[in-house]
Amino acid sequence: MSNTDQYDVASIRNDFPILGEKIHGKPLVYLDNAASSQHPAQVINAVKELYESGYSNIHRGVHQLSQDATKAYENGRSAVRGFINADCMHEVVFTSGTTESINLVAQSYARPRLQKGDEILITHMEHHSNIVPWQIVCEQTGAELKVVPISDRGELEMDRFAELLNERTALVSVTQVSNALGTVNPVAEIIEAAHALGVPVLVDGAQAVPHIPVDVQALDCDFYAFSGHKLYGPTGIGVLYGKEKLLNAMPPYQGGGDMILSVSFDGTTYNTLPYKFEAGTPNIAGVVGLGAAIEYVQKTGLGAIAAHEYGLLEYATSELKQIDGLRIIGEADHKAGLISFVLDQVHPHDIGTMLDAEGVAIRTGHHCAQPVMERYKIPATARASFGMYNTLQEIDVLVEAIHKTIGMFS
Ligand code: 7TS
Repeated sequence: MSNTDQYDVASIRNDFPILGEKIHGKPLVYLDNAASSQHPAQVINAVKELYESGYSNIHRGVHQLSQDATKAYENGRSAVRGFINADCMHEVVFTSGTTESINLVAQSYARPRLQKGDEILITHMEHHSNIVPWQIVCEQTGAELKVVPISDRGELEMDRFAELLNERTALVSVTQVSNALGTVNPVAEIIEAAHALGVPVLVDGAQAVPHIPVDVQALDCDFYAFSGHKLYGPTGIGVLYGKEKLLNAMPPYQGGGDMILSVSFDGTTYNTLPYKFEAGTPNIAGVVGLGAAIEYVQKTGLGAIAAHEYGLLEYATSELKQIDGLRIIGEADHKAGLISFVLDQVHPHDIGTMLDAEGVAIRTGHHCAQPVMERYKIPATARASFGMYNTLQEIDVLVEAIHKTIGMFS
C-alpha cells in the first residue's frame, strides 16, 4: 500500500474548479504544473473577498480599508515566513516572481561587489532566469560565469562542482529542482561547501516549494527565490528570502514610493527591510492569494503532498519506460514533480498537440532551459509535471494518449 492511499485526492480535486472542465470534450488531465499550477477555490475566494470588501492601497491610508488591506498583505508575509521558516518577517521580500527575485540579487547584491577576476558559479541545468541575470551582471562587471556540468543521468557532477568552487567564486546560484529534468539537487551539501569558503548561495526554489518542505534556516541558504503561481497561488507574485545581514547591506533595486523613509532634493533615506526592496504599490491581491495558497497547502501538508506526488512519479516512470521508442530525459536517483521524455518518431510539439486532443495538458519545448536541450542533443522534450491533485488514473490517460500518438505517427 502506498502513502497515496490515505491521501484524499478526490476532496482536493473538488477544491479546484478548473479540474471539472472538459477540453475538446474530454475531461481535463492537467499535467503542466511546472509551468503554472491551478487554483483552489480558497485562493480564488480570498482574492475575490479582498476586492469585494477589503481592498485599498496599503501602508498609507489611515482609513479602515487601507488598514484592512495592509493587515491582509502583512498576513501574507507572515504565511510565507512560516512556510519557509525564515527567522523574521523582514527577511521576506515580495517580488513579481522567481525571475525578479534573481535579478534583484544579481543587480543589488552581486553588481556592486563583483570585479574582473570574480566568478559566479551556476549549473548546466538552470532555467534561463538563473542564467541570463548572471550573464548581464558579468557583462557589467567583467566577472566570469562558471557552469557545473551534468551527467547523462541528469545529476550534477559534484566533483566538478568542488573543483569549480574556489577563492574567486563570489556567489553560487543553483536550482533546487530542475524544471527540465526533475532532478533534486543536493543543495544542503552545496551550501555547506560554499560556506566553507565564505561564498554565499542563492537557491532557485521555483520548482521545489510545491513538492518539497523547505526550511531556509536548516538549509542555511543566503537567498531563496520562488514564485506564487507554481504553488497554487496567483501569477505576478513571488518571494525573495534573504538573510537580514545581506539584505541590509544591499542598496535598493528600484526607487519609488514605499521604499523610502524621507525624500528631499538633498538626499533620500531608504526604508527599513523588507520595504526597501518593495518600491511602488505592490501586488496586494497576489500576496493575499499566495497567503491563501500556502494555508491550503499546509492544511494537507507538504510531506503528504510529496509522498502522493512521489507515487505518481514512480508509477508514471515505470509505465512510460514500458513504451517502445520512448526515452526519459533525466533519470536522477532523486527526482521530484515531473518527467521529461522524447519519442523516436514524433516531435515533442506533435506529442503536445496529440495529447491536447485527448484532454491532456503537458508542456513541450525547451522549457526555458536551452542548455539542457543542448546537453542531451535534442531540440525539445515533452514534459508531464504533477501537482497535489493529480491521480494514478490520469497517468493511465497520459499513457493511453501517448500510445495513440505513436500509433498515428507510425
Ligand atoms: N526557475 C525555475 C527552476 C523555473 O522552473 C522557472 C519557471 C523559473 C525559475 C522562472 O519562474 P517565473 O515564475 O519567474 O517565470 N519555469 C517554467 C517552466 O518550467 N515552464 O514554464 C515556466
